[in-house]
Amino acid sequence: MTEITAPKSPVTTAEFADGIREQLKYGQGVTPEQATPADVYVASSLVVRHYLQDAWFKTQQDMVNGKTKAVGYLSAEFLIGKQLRNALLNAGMLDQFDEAVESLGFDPQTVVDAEYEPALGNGGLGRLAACYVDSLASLGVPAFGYGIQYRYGIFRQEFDSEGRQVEKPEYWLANEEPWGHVDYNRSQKVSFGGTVVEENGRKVWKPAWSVRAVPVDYMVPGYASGRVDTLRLWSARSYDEFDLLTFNKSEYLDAVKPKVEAENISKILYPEDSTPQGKRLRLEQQYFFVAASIQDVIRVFYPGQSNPDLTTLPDKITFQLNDTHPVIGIPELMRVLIDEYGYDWATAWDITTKTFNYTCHTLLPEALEVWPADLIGELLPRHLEIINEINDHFLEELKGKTRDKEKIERMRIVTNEENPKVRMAYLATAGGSHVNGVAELHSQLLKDVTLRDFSDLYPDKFTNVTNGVTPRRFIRLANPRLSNLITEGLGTDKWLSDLEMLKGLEPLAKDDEFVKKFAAVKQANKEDFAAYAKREYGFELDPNTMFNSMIKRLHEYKRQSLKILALIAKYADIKSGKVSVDDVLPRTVIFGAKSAPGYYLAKMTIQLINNVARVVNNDPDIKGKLHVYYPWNYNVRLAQHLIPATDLDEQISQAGKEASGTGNMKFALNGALTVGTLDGANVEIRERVGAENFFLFGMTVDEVDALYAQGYHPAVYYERDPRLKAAIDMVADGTFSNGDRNTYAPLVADWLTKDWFMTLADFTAYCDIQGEIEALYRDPLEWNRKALLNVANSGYFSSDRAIQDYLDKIWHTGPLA
Ligand code: 26V
Repeated sequence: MTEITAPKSPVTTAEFADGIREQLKYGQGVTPEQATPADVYVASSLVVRHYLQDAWFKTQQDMVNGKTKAVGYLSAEFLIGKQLRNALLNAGMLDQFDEAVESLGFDPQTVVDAEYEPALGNGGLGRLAACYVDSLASLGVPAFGYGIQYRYGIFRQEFDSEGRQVEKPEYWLANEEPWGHVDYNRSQKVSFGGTVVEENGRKVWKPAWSVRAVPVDYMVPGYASGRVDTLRLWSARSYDEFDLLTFNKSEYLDAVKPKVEAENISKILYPEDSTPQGKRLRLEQQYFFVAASIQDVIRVFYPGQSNPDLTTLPDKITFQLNDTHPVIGIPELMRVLIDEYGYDWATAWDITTKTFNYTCHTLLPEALEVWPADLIGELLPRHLEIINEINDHFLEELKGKTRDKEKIERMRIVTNEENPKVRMAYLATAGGSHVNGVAELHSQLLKDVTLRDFSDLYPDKFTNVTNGVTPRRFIRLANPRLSNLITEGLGTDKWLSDLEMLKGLEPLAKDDEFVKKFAAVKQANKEDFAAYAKREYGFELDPNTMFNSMIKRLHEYKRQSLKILALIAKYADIKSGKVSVDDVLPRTVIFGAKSAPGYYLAKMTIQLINNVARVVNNDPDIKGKLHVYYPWNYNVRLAQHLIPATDLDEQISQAGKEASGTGNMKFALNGALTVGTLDGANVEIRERVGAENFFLFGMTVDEVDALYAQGYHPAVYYERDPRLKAAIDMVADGTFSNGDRNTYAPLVADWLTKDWFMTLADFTAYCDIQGEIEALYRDPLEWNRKALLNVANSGYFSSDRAIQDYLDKIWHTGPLA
């Protein structure tokens, strides 16, 4: 890994304060006396941008001058979280900001809080993209994140009086947004629809309508690297009347209708993250940002050239496809090369396959995107032709590799049926150099199951890159107390750019005094979180209880049901007198999760959790031993507050379903112990932190498969474990629905008759391990020793390491000198 020195501030406190004053005066048009914290936030952000500008220019220049191949990370989501503190940290200006703002009479925290979080992602996949651009810049690798600046981010979640999820529009751009620079002068035209005609033996696409893709640039400052990369998010605008007049008459008429619709393209982030609906607008979004990005790359790397040598493209940039969402980029690059620059098929294919790589982020077959060919044909007629041709060439190639006709049929990119479909994961695998999964187990399952035929015939394409998270945001910013303790323990703060150094804390786990300091950090964080939860949500958390968190999207496979059923079972035991309340370990269970708006069972689970919280928290028999809280609208900000305060985190998906998980890494790095299954990156976390420092339970992938094969009957488990029976009966009998037995009937019926993710089968093991967890928690020194060992051994899960793996295994490029 590259040597990185601690960031040096490019600015003094006095300069920072002057910058803010100047910006307030000429930008916001207010005096420091008139300014609100929001004004100071905007002004400070612009000052930071100002000081980053030179490093940004230099990074761009060095990149274009070809010092090293750049990375283009194509992603429909970038869940970047708040920007100001992160930029200050990475640019080395934290102290200058605090002091400058104070000197102007403002509280730095209030100023930072005035920032509205851009919520441009659903969950893990979008947050990972944000961690990756941070690491690319921190390693000094020239890179673009390319995506969409949605006007509405993931919906704002509220709960109604019955505890049901209500979705509210998240109009995050309602206020001034100093980070995104709207660059009207570098817009691109993206076209749709129409027909393909032949002119002089060449295919010519005559689109029906176009939109203007306007780049909005976010600086991505590296931590202490002196480099600033670019996150370029495209915003869709209509061509105005003037532009329309420059079209010829028939184009004008065609173009008018979509003028109204153009801006819809980047209006809203789709909130489903597992069941693609094949929606036209979503395909428009995908093509929109990918087409704009490809044109942009040609503009940036071949400036002013009308006849560029695009055979050099793979030496200039490598594109990473973040899941199937940007895969339409493969036929788009083919089209650009063939139709616009006159390359022949073979040359174009060679350039394209060398330029693209694909990361798969799921194991659920229904989450792999498949588009009706008809729909592609309607929106992108030329692309459909190209996809069909890719399919034909590919089938020919396969014939040279295998005699197995069925296998060849199974591998079709375009299915052979009455209404053919295009399998985007197959297109990505055929059209790129590398395919990777996001944890060891996941990559293995991709080879063995999801993309088995491909891995048989193209074994060298497949590789693994285990996910990682940025220690800057998720340790240093989220957990300053722990950061200081780590620095004290290691005697340096270099660990922030070389996270494997955390290993140096291992010997300190034997030092009781150090472990006690570590415990004190956790306790202080819990007190902070309790205050935060009081302020933001009106909750009364008791920081002297175990804080047990489960934060992630609400999905059946993630099994929030398992958690809530186990909790209900405990409640039932206390109510029935089987367990004396005096023997119960005080525990506060905290859920954070959004459900896709149309996901019926997930939404019902949310309602159940809220009502369990209502009943349990208010039952005097419980004597405050069990508390359940469900802060609404889980987002990056809440994660940053809750993770450092958590004692025990839940990673309890059915084995073989969670591709990786990244919350698990954030928790381990912040000194929580994990209760989890052998799934995703849990496997690797457990290997590294040691089996004795991880609470493992539940079936393995093989056991799950065997049980499916043998025929799974959930009711058997209901009859077998009286704790489970009591819990389900309690949901069914109306305890959590004011006596109404219908409210949760569909959920109960699903558990007893279907239970696809085998919650019931894992229930007993899950409850049994709680005994072990509680026994350990009663011994704070031992608990914290293990928690510290989790921190010490999780350095591998830095996104810097993950990016280094991508550089070595897939991108074959590196930092600028
Ligand atoms: C899928 C779809 C399907 C179409 C509609 C919109 C949409 C939006 C997002 C997604 C992505 C689903 C895949 C995903 O988020 N995977 C998660 O990726 C994380 C980062 O690799 C990983 O840690 C999680 O285990 C995995 O579930």
